[in-house]
Amino acid sequence: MTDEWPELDLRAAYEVQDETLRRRLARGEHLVGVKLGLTSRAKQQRMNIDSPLVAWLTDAMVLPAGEPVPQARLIHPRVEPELVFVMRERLAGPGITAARALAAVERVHAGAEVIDSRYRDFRFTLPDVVADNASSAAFAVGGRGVRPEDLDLALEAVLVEVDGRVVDSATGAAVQGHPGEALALAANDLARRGLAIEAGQLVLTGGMTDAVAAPPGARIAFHFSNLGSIHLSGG
Ligand code: OOG
Ligand code: MG
Repeated sequence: MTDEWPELDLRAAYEVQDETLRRRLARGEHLVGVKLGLTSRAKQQRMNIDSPLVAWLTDAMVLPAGEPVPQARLIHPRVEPELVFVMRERLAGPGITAARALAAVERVHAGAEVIDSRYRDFRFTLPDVVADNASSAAFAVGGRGVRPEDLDLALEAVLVEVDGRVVDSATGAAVQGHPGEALALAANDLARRGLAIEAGQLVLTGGMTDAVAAPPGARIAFHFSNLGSIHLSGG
């Protein structure tokens, strides 16, 4: 978009993002939460953008356990491991700290996000990707949730396995030093638009590692140290 409209700044890009959410809601989708993107160095370096962003998640993006990556409605999907919070309380910035943010969490789960960019080769500027709702396509949430105080989230590890080979790994500390920092960041960022994270919503805290391609036939697994494994088939 910024090739055609160089004046598209971040504020306008979030207006585009909010308008696409309004259209999704108007056709019957329901808002289920918020995601952060570009919260880890691995993601920032790959995308060549050094600033985190937020975007919307709806029920149409939920990928039930065991369902393959929905290739038919996607362009060039990639998948990435994430830590997911389920909120017990509303969290409204500004001034939210990681400790405050974590106190509002009900459970933390293993997660997998399927990203799919409208831009060729996932090449975009920050306003471009914000306007594209941060490449959100689908996401899966693992079944075994734990209370955040029962886990050291900075140390929670993940192994990324593609076709039986471990290709990457990270811990929760990759995400803004601690996923609780990412959650606080989301609340504070939304507050600048007069918005908040609501009780019951999900928050995807951002890819811990670089994403991996998910072509038809691929078998991908994210093995977390305490939160269980998520298996994804490329279909
Ligand atoms: C942008 C979306 C980033 C994450 O977890 O960092 C994202 C992209 O990489 O296409 O979802
Ligand atoms: Mg993501």
